[in-house]
Amino acid sequence: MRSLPYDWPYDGVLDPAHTALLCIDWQTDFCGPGGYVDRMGYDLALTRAGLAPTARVLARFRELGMPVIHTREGHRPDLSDLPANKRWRSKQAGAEIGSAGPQGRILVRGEPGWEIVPEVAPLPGEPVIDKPGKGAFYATDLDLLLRTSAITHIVLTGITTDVCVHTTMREANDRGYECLLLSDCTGATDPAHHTAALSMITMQGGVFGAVTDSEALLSALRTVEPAV
Ligand code: C5J
Repeated sequence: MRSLPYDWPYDGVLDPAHTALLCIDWQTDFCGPGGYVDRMGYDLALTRAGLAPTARVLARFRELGMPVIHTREGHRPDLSDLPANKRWRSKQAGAEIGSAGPQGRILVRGEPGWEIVPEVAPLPGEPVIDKPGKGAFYATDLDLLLRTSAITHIVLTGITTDVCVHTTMREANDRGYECLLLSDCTGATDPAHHTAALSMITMQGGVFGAVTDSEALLSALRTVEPAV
């Protein structure tokens, strides 16, 4: 499929049984009013921009019976899994993790702000990975889930491009997964960081995988037979 810096995937096989869609942190805290990103004063239009294209890709994966996995960043209500420096930094940024706000306690599991927004909400049966950090592999069973289901190829969407999406893509790449990031299905709190994060992927022949957009992927999926 058309992508940069090479036609993804490297092995030429877009196999619906072995390719999963990863939807990273589409939570109110990152793209909804009154959430973490909003409280820090960033423009929500930037983190919401990828929602509509992601919903289209998600619909197609579901139609084809292809695996879909969601992630949520968040902490236990007693904050016992929140590193002191992460908490301190969030306070400096004006949105202390664990403090109360219009969407409940910021980045705390079970609170309204921690929920995935309705546009791309998980369906019953779709795995949701709860992670305390930026990368979806750290302190989670994501790798186990993927390997048990024989997933070798991962298509990434979610927010933010330069933080949780990039960290997860790097983690996945190091574990040997063939990764593709959809440029219009992600977004950052600073457009320059979004652009830079996409560009970094294309260095060294695709140092973390490849980048394309939802249109290219949907077009490639038009001829794919449903996963068995
Ligand atoms: C951040 C994330 N930006 N989901 N988290 O703190 O990218």
